[in-house]
Amino acid sequence: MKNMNPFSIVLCILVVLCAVSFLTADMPIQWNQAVFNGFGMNLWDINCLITFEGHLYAAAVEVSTGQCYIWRSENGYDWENIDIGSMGSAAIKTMGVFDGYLYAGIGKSTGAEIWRSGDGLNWDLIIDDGFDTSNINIYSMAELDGDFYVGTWGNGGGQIWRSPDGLFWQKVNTNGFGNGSNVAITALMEFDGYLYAGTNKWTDGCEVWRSADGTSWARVVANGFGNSDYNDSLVDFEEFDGSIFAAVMTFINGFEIWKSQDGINWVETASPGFGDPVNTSATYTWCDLQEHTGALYASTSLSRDVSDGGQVWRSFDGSTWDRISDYGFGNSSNVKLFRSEVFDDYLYVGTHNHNTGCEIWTNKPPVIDVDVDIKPGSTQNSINPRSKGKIPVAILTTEDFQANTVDVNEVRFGKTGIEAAPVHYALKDVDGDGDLDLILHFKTQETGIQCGDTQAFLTGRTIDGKFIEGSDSVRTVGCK
Ligand SMILES: [Ca+2]
Ligand SMILES: [Ca+2]
Ligand SMILES: [Ca+2]
Ligand SMILES: [Ca+2]
Repeated sequence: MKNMNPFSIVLCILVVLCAVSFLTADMPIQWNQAVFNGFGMNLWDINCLITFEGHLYAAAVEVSTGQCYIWRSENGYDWENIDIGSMGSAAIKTMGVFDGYLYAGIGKSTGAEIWRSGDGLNWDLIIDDGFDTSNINIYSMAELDGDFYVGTWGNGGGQIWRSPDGLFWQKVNTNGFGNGSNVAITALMEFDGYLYAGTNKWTDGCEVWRSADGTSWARVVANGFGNSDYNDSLVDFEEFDGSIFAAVMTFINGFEIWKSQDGINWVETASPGFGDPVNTSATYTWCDLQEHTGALYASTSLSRDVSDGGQVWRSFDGSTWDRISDYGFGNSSNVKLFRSEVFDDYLYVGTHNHNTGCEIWTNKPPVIDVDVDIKPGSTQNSINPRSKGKIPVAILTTEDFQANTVDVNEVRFGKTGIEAAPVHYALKDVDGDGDLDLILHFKTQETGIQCGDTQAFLTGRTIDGKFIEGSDSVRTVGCK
């Protein structure tokens, strides 16, 4: 520093600060489409998006039949349709996770239903008559102190029910907190020792109630945060940076986002609709909030009387917001960005699209399925799990994939695909079709492959950051 004058030191610091802010606050998000065209069905909305036991689940309704479907994915890109039987006869409105089970709340005019599953595949009907038949939908689910709570849409006012085990249930509020206009408990979340309940109230604006024990409730917000004419419904809570955030669906002028550190004193955190004319010109709007890697994300939903689509916005401090997606991810029919969820460290956003079907977008780089050949030249792929040797594994170059784009430092191979790193690799035409494939060698003892395994998996990244996945059959020998 001996030749630097104070001015150049300041300049230096400024350059560093700019570089840091460029790398964090201004870093653009690369959005990738993970689900296309309503999963190939006539599905318009992603109603629910939730993480459970290593899968991302999405629930959506078929437009013409009203039949509901659940799809799930292990990697965000490859999706399987789960056979949910008669649970699919009506729309799944909300899903929640409690004590090892995935729960689904289903709207029915004869009384809402609650189903649950321990594995995501097999579902049991837990509640079949809405607790009482006045409850025609389940809108919200949350946990407080080891108990599970659900909020209903009830004729005569929304109800909150509590269960220690998902089987025994008890009502813990008066209908609509004593006012039948609080027709639904539209959001529930634990924050700082209290369970917060947000309502849909048609007459004079949404309310927020809270309880430390789930039994005695106190109102902390009345009259739609002061906008009693237009703030009908509290649609989402989220915790971020030591505060509870509440998203409010509004009629005219754009959704509102309010926050509170103590649950009692609330401040509005942004201009309604983020001041964006696309949002403020819609008849009604709301947004879904989601915390993700130190930032708060808001995915906006608009009525269909607008010329453009919903957007994702991001805030690092809870008050300054930047739009970080194109309108409707570049498609004006993605008018509602209905649900957002974090799965495996990436953010996913599900859309409503009334032209080509719902979509899911993510900041996770795309996943490419690659052709893997264990022991090139052998179709048996015999592996002795006790061998002290190495297993050769090839990633083949195909019409769609160049094996020389693989980042060999990121490749793993074994029982599940995360075990062994290669100890040697080379580019070589292993299948004799004239193009160069990537051959990698892995120590058998590091692969985790055990007697009786019939498949082994490879994962990795390309040099430009995309994910690769592939598998091949194996036959274990020397096991007797
Ligand atoms: Ca949310
Ligand atoms: Ca082979
Ligand atoms: Ca080839
Ligand atoms: Ca080749």
